[in-house]
Amino acid sequence: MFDKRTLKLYFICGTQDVPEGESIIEVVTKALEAGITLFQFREKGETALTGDDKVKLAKQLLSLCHQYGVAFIVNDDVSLAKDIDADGIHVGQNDLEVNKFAQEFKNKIIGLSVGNVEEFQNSDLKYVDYIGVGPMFATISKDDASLPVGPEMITKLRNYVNDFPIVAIGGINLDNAPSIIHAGADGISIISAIAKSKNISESVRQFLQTVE
Ligand code: TZP
Ligand code: MG
Repeated sequence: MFDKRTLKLYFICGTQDVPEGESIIEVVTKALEAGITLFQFREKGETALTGDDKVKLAKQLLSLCHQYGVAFIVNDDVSLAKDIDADGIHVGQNDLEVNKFAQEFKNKIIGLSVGNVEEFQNSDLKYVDYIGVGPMFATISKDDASLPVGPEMITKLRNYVNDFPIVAIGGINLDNAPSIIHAGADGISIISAIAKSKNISESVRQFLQTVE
């Protein structure tokens, strides 16, 4: 059974998110050491690793996450998630439909992005463990991000889903994180405010204080 408490501080990262000269292994290690509760490997864009390089890094990060007792989720890439026996998969509205792969992800975590009420109404959540709602605010980490929907969208969707697990995403930082939790999210998912932080341990510790 999926434990929604693991959504509290959900760190998402790919090689494209790490500052030049730094290693993703180091960044993720620091975040794990400081107490992130879930991790997603999201390799995107022109510089994204592919093929064997992507598989190799995914395996390294999976084993690193497990050393810290943190589940490892793969973004989009259903076959990678299967091949390396990841703990779960996260897909967007334009990715492979959840019902098409759910049978192969029994006892795994399945996350689905939902941007607004219409997308929610068109989504079948039968096999979905949590929804990722956003972007909350403007973001530098997703080229094709739609317009920000703000924490109000969390409150709105909360009325439809009751206690179904919701994690917020997009432009979340230490200043605006409290408003997200206040709006009714179970947790926050973050790329740049952790990956690009000058002091990852301190940022993670402060985010944890906000969500606990
Ligand atoms: N989906 C919606 S916004 C976003 C994704 C993957 C990027 C979030 O990154 P950041 O740096 O925390 O705004
Ligand atoms: Mg996607």
